[in-house]
Amino acid sequence: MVRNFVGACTLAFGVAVSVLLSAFEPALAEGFVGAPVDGQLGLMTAGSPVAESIHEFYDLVTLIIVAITLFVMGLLGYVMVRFSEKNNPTPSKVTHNTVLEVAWTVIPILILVLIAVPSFKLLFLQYSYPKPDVVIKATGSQWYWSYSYPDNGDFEFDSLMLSDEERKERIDSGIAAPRLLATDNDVVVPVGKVVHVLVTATDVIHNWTVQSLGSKIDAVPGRTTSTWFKANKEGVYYGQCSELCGKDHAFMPITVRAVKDDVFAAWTKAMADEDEEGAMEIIHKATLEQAGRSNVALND
Ligand SMILES: [Cu+2]
Repeated sequence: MVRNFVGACTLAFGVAVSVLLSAFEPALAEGFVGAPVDGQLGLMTAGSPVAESIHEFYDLVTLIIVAITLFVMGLLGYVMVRFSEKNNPTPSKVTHNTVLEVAWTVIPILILVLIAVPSFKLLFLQYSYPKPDVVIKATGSQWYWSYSYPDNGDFEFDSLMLSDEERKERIDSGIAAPRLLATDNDVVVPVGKVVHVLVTATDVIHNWTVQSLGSKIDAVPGRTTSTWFKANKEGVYYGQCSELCGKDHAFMPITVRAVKDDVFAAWTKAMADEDEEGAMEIIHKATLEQAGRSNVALND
């Protein structure tokens, strides 16, 4: 009877959580894969295998935390009633209970092992570095990012946050440009391909973070660190510098745009030929294709 009741409660709780989570599933405008949404709960949409694993791990740990919290609260409530002065006027003198002491040592260890196993798996995945299809170098400076593509024509460009006027221009041409996130030049990558990002900095420590790609790595002057991702879907993945790096720390966003192979090839060729206008045109066309004009909703 009691077991049935506990089973039913667990099931009801599980259903309630999944209904709640699906209700808050961010409704992204077309063309955006990794972008914040007003009123969003939970993590930004997962757009790469590593980000998906991070989400799974986060869900597991959250469930464990909720279960422990409910259990401890229940115990406290029980103790307050059962052992109050009124209900238990003559306290017992018991000081040891071997079974209980072994249990409250062993069970937490088992819970930690339950967390450690998927945690190590995730760590191994993050540092597995499958063979790259594209290598990009990202350099953090106060307060913008520069990128180079050493194996695709060895060109370089800076990526700066758009001002409100520049955003307006973009929006007028039909391309979404969310405030504090849109940049003048996107990091263009082929969709579904393994991209290695070599990260460094010129002045102070920055951090190259794109949440929905599961990438977050310090950019340290004089050192090269690295991260990798494989974008699941075509579209834009926004990120930000995630190391306090000075007064404009909040204004050096990262825009990764995943495009089809042929668009990537055309774009790298135009960039290598220093045809920046042509490259912009290619991305502009791909963007409109990916997003349609419905994405203007996210421009505010
Ligand atoms: Cu920074």
